[in-house]
Amino acid sequence: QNLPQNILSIQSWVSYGHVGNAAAVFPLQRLGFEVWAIHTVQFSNHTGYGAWTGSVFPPEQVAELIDGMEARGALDTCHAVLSGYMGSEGTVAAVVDAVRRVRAANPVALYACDPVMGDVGRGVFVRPELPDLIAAQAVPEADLLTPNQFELELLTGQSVETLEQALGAARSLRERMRPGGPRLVLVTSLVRSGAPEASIETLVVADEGAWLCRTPLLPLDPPRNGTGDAIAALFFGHYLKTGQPAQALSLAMSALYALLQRTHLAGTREIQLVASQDDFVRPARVFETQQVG
Ligand code: PXL
Repeated sequence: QNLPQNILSIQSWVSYGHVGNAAAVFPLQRLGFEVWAIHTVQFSNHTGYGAWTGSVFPPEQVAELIDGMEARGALDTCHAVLSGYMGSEGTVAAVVDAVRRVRAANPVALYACDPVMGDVGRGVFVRPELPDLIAAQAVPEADLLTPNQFELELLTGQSVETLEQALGAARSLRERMRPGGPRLVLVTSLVRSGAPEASIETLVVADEGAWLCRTPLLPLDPPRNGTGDAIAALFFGHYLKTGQPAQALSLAMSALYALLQRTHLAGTREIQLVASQDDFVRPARVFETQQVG
């Protein structure tokens, strides 16, 4: 039987545009996964616009929706959990509880956590209590973490300016992740000394080794909200399909480059997620990886 794998994705929802689940669900479906989405908020649009309507759902709703899925016997066939931006303390606890319940039903399920906390230049943009909570509660359950360079520094307390420092910090983070899992760390938006001009790099550190993928830097003005959410979904999806961190990195970053280039050419504020769908599966231009550890 060739049934698709099922991924539980707990993130924000926006009606207009693409962040959170609205940036992650479709790429995962296009890669062939069934996605069980739990929305932590429902907003008209992403917060990058400065104004929005809609509401934040109470964190207890996550457990309630898990209860309903459990009653259908669904959790036994949940292969993976993906979480993104967590707006409140309650959401972290609710996500971690959901991961534990999924694992109780299916011990081989993998958990990918995008530890959204902040960014270079902007600093911490989540509630100040969130970084410590994510570090204490979500990291020890995670099989895959996708920090950007700033979040890697925040999670490890180490400064990251060179490739060696990025590798060292990622390796120390791996030791705090779920024992027995693949313990993958994907470092996004890496800008380090010695890298070629006008490029941006993504680094994956795994048991098997470490690989870097370099893509041309595209203009980041206006900021492309949802890019990080799409990277986490694309990398996790390709990793679940191939089991190969280096191949997943190449496919995910090639897909992401196509997405950002199309968005740049279209001149839209929102990422061109639907128009880029074929690139998610077979990117037009493939960026190879280089082994660095
Ligand atoms: O991309 C992360 C994200 C998640 N959820 C909401 C957002 C954003 C980014 O703008 O606005 C509601």
